[in-house]
Amino acid sequence: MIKSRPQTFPKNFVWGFAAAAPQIEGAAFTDGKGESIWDRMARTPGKVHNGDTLDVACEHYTRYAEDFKLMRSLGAKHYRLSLAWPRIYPNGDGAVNQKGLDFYHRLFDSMDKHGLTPWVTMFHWDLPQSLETRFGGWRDRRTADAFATYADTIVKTYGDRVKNWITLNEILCFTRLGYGGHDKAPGLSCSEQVVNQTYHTALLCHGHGVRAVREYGGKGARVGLTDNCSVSVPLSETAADIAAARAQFIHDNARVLDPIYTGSYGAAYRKLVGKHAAKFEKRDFDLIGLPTDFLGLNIYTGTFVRAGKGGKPEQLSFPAAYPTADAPWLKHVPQSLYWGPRHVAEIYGVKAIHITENGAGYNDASPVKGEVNDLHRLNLVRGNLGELRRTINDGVPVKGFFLWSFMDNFEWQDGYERRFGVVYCDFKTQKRTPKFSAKWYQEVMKANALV
Ligand code: GBH
Repeated sequence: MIKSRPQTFPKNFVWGFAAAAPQIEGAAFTDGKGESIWDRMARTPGKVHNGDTLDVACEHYTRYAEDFKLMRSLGAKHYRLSLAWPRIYPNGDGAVNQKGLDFYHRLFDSMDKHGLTPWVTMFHWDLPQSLETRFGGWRDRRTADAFATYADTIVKTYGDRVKNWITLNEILCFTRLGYGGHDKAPGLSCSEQVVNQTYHTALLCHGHGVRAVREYGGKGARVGLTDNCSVSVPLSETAADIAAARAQFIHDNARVLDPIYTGSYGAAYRKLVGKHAAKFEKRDFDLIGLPTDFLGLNIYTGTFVRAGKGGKPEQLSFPAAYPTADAPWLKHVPQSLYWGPRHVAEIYGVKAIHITENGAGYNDASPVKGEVNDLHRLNLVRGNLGELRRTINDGVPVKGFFLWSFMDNFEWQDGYERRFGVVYCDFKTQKRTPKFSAKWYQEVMKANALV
């Protein structure tokens, strides 16, 4: 008889689900919530698939208690959520909306009741439209002043019950992809210099988030950034390809990780941006470089790199037949869960890493006899977790994993068609149905092992 050895994760490994306010809450204009740049974008013809809006989403605003009950019944103890800035400051700055603050009090009460520990993202892309209209949003540092006040308010308000804070989610996605001619809100095409300026404003906000947690977070509060670094994977795990992948990683991530961990715009940044560098004040880096407690990484995919001529990193393109999710950018690269964490540990000396998102986007079919067979998602995440376990076993300090996402939700420019949930959401009836992947993930969390 052959007995399989349990493929366990470390003791106290943090398992959970991740989601974000604008993608699930709905109630986009309820109880005084202000308009966000995504509310505006969704109303701009041709910008979001099928003309879908965030107005209703998963109705989590009223259904949170049943959602937490299901989450807990699946065995999760941790939940990464975001707060909607325009719910709390409808104009981004100025008057605070008490009803918005009250909503998250109810939400945290309910999480507490269901034994769920919150991991709170301060900002997950829903910039108050008013800041965009008045100041040019991320192009202007007055947005960072507004964020500083918002961060102070939420940390003061919830600091006694929230101990895990994430400042920003994926700087790339609301800077370059919003202002550099891509498909995220506010959907603008600005110059490369302006794009770099939007990154700089974001870095300032990250710094203010860290500062707010240090000032008002109370005992045991921890804070970090969630970044979606580009992950370079060595084609072969040979010394030459590994060195090439590492050089590529340093280059690709010089706009965000380098300044945060070195406290300046250094050689890698200057090489990457050339004459289009952001304008900044020297004291900005007192904030940007503030030490953090962990780094959140959202890793879904990676790119293969080999050592070219003279060891020069050479990025390989994906052939048409390469396995890919329905989300066309989501190439199946399980090794990205090995190399992403290892690169940040080796290059920047990061001591605690959480995978704050990983999952799979497919256009799943609706339930059949109460079941949703998503073996495609299950198998992709399982492969990823195998590589995550390998990196931990090699000594990389990964402390947690949050699956994106608990339930299907508003997938930004792809609307409701693209599903990332392990729980199926019927957007007409709001019925939730756990998919095969949810039941499998339940067993993983229970066993603290790959099953
Ligand atoms: C995350 O974004 C988000 O945090 C989450 O809200 C979202 O629902 C989830 O993942 C699933 O998408 O550079 O234009 O060629 C990850 C989204 C996808 C953004 C890949 C950057 C690269 C496309 N990322 N995308 S591009």
